[in-house]
Amino acid sequence: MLDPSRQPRSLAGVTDLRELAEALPTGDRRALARAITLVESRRDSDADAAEQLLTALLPGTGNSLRIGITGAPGVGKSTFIEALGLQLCNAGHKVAVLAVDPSSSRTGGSILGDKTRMPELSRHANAFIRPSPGGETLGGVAARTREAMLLCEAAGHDIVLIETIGTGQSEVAVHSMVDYFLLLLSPAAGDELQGIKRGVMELADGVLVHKADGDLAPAADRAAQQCLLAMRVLHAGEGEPPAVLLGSSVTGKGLPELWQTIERQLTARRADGRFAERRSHQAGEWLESAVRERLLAEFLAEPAVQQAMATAHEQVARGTLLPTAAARRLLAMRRSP
Ligand SMILES: Nc1nc2c(ncn2[C@@H]2O[C@H](COP(=O)(O)OP(=O)(O)OP(=O)(O)O)[C@@H](O)[C@H]2O)c(=O)[nH]1
Ligand SMILES: [Mg+2]
Repeated sequence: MLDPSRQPRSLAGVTDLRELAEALPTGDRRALARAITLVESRRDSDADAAEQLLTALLPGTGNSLRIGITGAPGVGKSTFIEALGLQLCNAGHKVAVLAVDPSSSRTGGSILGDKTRMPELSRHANAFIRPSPGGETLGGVAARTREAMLLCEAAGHDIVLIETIGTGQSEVAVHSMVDYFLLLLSPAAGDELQGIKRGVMELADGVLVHKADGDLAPAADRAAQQCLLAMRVLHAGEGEPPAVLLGSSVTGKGLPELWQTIERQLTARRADGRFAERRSHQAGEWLESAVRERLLAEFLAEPAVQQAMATAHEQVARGTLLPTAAARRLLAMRRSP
């Protein structure tokens, strides 16, 4: 169990692990924020504490609907999360909002930006909004978002919304941690459908053609029809294609229907076992990526390896050594250091 003598440094003087593990499931938001700070920390001493904390809280996790939301920059993801989040919070749900994007890939100030684009939701008693951990590689951010998601669940959040921008890699990362992956398209998507990466369309469990309001409504209608056709082609022979709906976060139109559709689909998947199967598969993927990351980090931390790596880089750059041959030589150092 938790060892209070191994108090993590980033929490020094504030609380200890046991207090944190007790406070978090009561819905104490400060405890949740602190716990996420701990799992986001990259200090070795904190990694140990984070693992202990997560292990202690593990029985209270897994009880949320995990929804991933993606779409091109400016399609309205944050505005949509504010609108849907409020709808869900007002219906009695406890909603957590997380983001998976290394801040480097965004224009600066995403933290402030997202909070100010979710002004009401960020003040709602049932909501918890946590911006993306900054300044890291995607792999690290994704791993920490998974852990933050478990902490939110342990704190009683029954819906977790994870926002990501439409860059292939982060979409795959989010898809691998959610129960439902929602793609937002702009009304202009009808003309641009060719340009939308096929991979993203394939990952989507559902599509919302967003900003279906005012002057944009007719274009949104057309985009939805074209998207529906594209989905039918893409998922031919697989039964029901993913739902394509219209909605607006400004008027609120379509959002209740969207949530009903998501719930209906997830209920059906729970009944036929696909829900649990997807979660187990994701846990397996997480395990494998954790092994990969750790192996690589430990290997690259060896001074002898670092030296050999630098030499290999030079040779590979000069074209005197084949990269695969260099990799084989480097990896051989593992067995005979
Ligand atoms: N007409 C209309 N405009 C909207 C709607 N939702 C968002 N917008 C506008 O679209 C713009 C972008 O909204 P955001 O919510 O910041 O979009 P985002 O996808 O989160 O953007 P990034 O985080 O930068 O990728 C803002 O000017 C919003 O006011 C909508 O439903 N209808
Ligand atoms: Mg946003």
